[in-house]
Amino acid sequence: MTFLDHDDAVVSCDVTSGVMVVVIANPPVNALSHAVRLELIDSFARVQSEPGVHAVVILCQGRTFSAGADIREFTAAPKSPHLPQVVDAIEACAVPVIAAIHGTALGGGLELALGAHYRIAERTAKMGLPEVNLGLLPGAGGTQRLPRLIGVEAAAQVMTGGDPVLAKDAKELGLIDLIVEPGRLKQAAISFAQDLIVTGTSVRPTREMTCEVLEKTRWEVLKSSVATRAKGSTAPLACLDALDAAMHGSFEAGLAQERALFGQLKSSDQHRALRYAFLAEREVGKVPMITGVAPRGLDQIGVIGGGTMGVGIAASALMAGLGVRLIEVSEDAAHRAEVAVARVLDGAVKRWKLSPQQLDEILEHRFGSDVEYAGLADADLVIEAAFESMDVKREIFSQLDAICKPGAILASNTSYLDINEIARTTNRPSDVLGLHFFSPAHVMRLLEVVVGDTTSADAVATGFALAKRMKKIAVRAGVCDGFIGNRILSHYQKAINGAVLHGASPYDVDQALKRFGLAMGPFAVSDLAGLDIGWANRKRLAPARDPAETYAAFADVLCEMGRFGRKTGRGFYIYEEGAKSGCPDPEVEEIVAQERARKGRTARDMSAQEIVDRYMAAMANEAARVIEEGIALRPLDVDVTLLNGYGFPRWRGGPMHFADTVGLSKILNDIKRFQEEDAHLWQPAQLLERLVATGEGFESLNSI
Ligand code: 3H9
Repeated sequence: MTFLDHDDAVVSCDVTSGVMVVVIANPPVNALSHAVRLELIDSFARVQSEPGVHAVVILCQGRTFSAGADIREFTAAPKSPHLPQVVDAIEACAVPVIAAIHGTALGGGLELALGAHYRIAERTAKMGLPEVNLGLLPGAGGTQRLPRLIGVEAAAQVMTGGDPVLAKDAKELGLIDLIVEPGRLKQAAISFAQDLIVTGTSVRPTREMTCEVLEKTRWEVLKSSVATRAKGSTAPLACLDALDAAMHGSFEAGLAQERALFGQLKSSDQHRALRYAFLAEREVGKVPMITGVAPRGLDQIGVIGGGTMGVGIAASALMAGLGVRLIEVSEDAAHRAEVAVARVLDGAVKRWKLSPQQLDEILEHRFGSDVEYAGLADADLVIEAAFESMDVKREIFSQLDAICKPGAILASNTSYLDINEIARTTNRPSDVLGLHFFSPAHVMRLLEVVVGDTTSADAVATGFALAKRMKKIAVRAGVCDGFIGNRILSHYQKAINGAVLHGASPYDVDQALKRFGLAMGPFAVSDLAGLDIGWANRKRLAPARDPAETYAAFADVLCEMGRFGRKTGRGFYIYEEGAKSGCPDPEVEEIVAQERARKGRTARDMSAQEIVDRYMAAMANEAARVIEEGIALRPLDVDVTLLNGYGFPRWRGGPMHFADTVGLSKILNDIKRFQEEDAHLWQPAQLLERLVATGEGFESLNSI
């Protein structure tokens, strides 16, 4: 017997041998939209009226179980039935309900499964409560049901970390009852249901289970570790408040507390920012130039250079299933690079990202190094990750052009240099583009796909396809010095150097910006990257520097002293052997004081707020120019870049979203205020002035 009331039904029911199979079909990820909620309520109402139904199985159609509440509905007023009502209706069902999970069961999707009385999952399935990543907590009973099933500490880890757990771990935790082989889920769920019917096993509502009460000291330890990891984000701490309610009150009281906390979080700036970041990361791949354009085939890639970048790129490509040939200048260097790649892959095995068998297969069949370019003749794509010098790039690209097969894409991992000039050194300028990875390339998710004047659409589409395969986020960037990210970085670096010349110490700057939410302060980041890198870049740009610019030379002085940062034990900070972070150094403050004296500046007090205002105003202003010039397609492309490549706090949404939140007129007023001290640095971007005049935000430019 099949129930399917209308053609566009998103839930269907089918009864065979006493088991009703309820199937949710709402592609692409079975989000629990209003229509799904309505039809689920309807389906469970039917169970009561169907005397022949003795058990229910919930399945989802397509590539995954449900990804939870429909994020796109969050901006509208919530419509009844709400998800908690649906979950309650499932749990209240008079006959046993089994949730059958494949793919991922996330957020409200997992909460739906927690409302079922039994859960089975495919071996490859994952499940989690990632609401914290959206600035929320699980709001459909998850905060109350999960600790009853798996204990408070495990529930806290799942809810506050946001990472999904694998089926095998879920089984050990007591979250699921049975693991089945992929492809057998429906059949296994029906047999499971029939066993329950035959054995007369009854319903098992999670709400009736007792919640463990954690002993005070363990609770305090848990709270302090969550607070440390939260780094300014409020949702993880709200999860603990809900767990506290689960431990110390009735199920209903806990649900009421969960609802109250969910409501507060849902109206917070942090939720708006995180939701925006989630959607922006999906929107950024929608690039008009490549809409409907098929990427070229990718199987074999070449990597030129076995330094940190080349090694990371090679490892990342190998983990994505590609064959890689790495080219170095000598046998020795090639061997060192091979060892370094193997070390990265070994780390992936230790972190369960790769199996030992896969590692063997990679090293035996898919990876090799060479000192000759001839080995790249059949590469589909070559990524040059050699020294940052136009002469070096020219030499490499003309060799590649001569050796690589027609149709092979030639990419440069340059961080700053002109892709158009590189393309001109070849006879295939339409096959040349920039693929700017971030270090370490096997960890960082950002990839700037730099499109030159002559780059063809299918070469660009291939760059995006490569990023997807490597599980990276690609952002389309135009050609200019530093593309999107490094161009904006150079500008805000000048602004914070200016703050130092005015009286803040580098340590004040780092502290203020860490408190704002950055993972690391910018001076500590420079130390980590190596001060010599910025120094080389400043020397490259020196001939074109405007004499009117106030040039802060203290970083150059440090480099002249051989203080290149972490790698030499000294930079802006001093690094003791084995220490995780550096200590401030009075000698640096002295160097800064001398620089101020040379410029005739008297140090003044600068508040942490002013440091943040300068940093944000510089960032938003330069980003406005980057958008105006078409280097970034939209403000969201800038946000995704800064969030994924530069440690900008995710819960602030990105610099453009943050600028909209504080108001563009405040940003413009700040720029005008700082202009009084440095008219060269602080020139308002035309786009910013225009948006302020029309009362619009950067958001208005996000739809193209
Ligand atoms: C929640 O559940 C709250 C409850 O506790 C309480 C409520 C009262 N809704 O990522 P992809 C779209 S909060 C709507 O590219 P993948 C996505 O935008 C929710 N749409 O694929 C994209 O659309 P488009 C908690 C969603 O295979 C398309 O699906 N759940 C949702 O790389 C494909 O997505 C989460 O936080 C959604 N929930 O990854 C899970 N999810 O093609 C969030 C996705 O138009 N989702 N879309 O750009 C994910 O983590 C990943 O999307 C997933 C698939 C792993 C599912």
